[in-house]
Amino acid sequence: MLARDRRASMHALSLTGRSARPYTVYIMFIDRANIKVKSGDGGDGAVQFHREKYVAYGGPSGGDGGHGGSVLIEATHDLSTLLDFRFKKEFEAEAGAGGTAKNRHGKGAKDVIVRVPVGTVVYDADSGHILADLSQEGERYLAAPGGKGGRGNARFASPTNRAPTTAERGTLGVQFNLRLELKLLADVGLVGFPNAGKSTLISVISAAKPKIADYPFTTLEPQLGVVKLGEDTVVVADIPGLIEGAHSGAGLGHEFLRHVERTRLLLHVLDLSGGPEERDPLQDWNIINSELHSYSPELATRPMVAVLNKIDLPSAQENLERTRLELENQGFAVFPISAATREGLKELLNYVQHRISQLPPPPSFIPTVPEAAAPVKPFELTRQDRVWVVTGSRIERMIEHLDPDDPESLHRLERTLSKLGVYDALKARGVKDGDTVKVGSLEFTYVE
Ligand SMILES: Nc1nc2c(ncn2[C@@H]2O[C@H](COP(=O)(O)OP(=O)(O)OP(=O)(O)O)[C@@H](O)[C@H]2O)c(=O)[nH]1
Ligand SMILES: [Mg+2]
Repeated sequence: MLARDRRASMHALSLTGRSARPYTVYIMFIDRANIKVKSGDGGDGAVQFHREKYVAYGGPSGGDGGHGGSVLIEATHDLSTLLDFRFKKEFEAEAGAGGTAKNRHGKGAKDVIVRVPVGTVVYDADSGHILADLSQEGERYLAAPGGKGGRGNARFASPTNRAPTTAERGTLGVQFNLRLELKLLADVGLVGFPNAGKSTLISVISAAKPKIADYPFTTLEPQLGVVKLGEDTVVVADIPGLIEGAHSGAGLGHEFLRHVERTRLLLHVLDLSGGPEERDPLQDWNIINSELHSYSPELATRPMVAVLNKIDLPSAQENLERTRLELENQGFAVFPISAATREGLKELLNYVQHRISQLPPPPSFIPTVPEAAAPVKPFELTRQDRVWVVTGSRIERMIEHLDPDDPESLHRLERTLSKLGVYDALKARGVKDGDTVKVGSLEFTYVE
């Protein structure tokens, strides 16, 4: 049975050459995961007064709240799949501690670091936007920034107000649903029909030891191999075979093409013998190219080399000239090889080495989240009958910090609204005594 869920069974993923010694690890290759991240709230600022013997008026001494913990995502070569996220999907940082007396600041909470394999692209699961492409060891993305600590009353002392009873609340943490997608990093990708000899090829040019067999879909998981070419090393990715209709789920589907999306060069491996079904290699060529196009028109334009495999077989010899001529006419570099006898490999590898050195690095995934809009008016005023709604990021931030039960905080808000021109705008638009004014989550009655 060749169902797609077989991909979740146990298979070997060999990574060779990434570290000093080649190694093979037996793991489940999981390349997609959904997680939830939540940062901690900031601690509240304290309202405290200093009390000392013989000091008539102690000063305000409430300390600031500590910052909430953030959630960061960090790329590491120590991991090679997103398997861990099958078991743990929620990552939450703690809140900052509140400020206390004697000007003591609340303790900030620790950040939570979520480790992912290098090559992981982070998406917003709700909007589908790309948020980050973590393609370097140690690269980090701040997925959920921690809330800020509120200021304690000690910070509000001024010559006109020596005993402020106001303090800020910490701002709240934030929560996001993220989708993680691992897109392996390789220079060269092998694509082609099942049985074309892709795994055989990677096994003879690198230390990778993939499973090879004369039935289709032997390869179920992508596999990387490192090819040493003089001073250079080239990372090659072997993926499962494609068949006609892969884009609509035929065979193993086409999702694993994401692992060749970052390559500079594709080696399109053809079984030149046509196999026992005596298929036409040129027809195979067109089918695979059309499947690549269905997956991504951009991937279909990636530089491609025609690798005509199995020339040790008589039927391949028969097809050689016709196929070579046609593909050369189409502008492709063509290399007849036998992965079995190693004939033609040297010429192919020399060409790959030369070509790679001329090609730009693998494309990275640019965040698609729209940049923050240009600075806008400090507030907007909208009206519905006798209800006025004031919106604006500065005002809303202030409300978030505000303790609505504290009259002094409310006075501060009033002063800010006046300074920003909110009252002038209300008057200009005809506000009347008794109208309701909504500011963020607060609501009050307007009195001249
Ligand atoms: N005669 C001959 N047989 C080959 C050659 N290369 C591969 N084979 C055979 O072709 C069959 C398929 O080889 P694989 O390397 O597993 O093919 P694949 O493209 O990786 O196939 P999937 O993993 O199923 O996509 C195996 O029986 C290989 O021994 C070759 O150059 N000559
Ligand atoms: Mg294979």
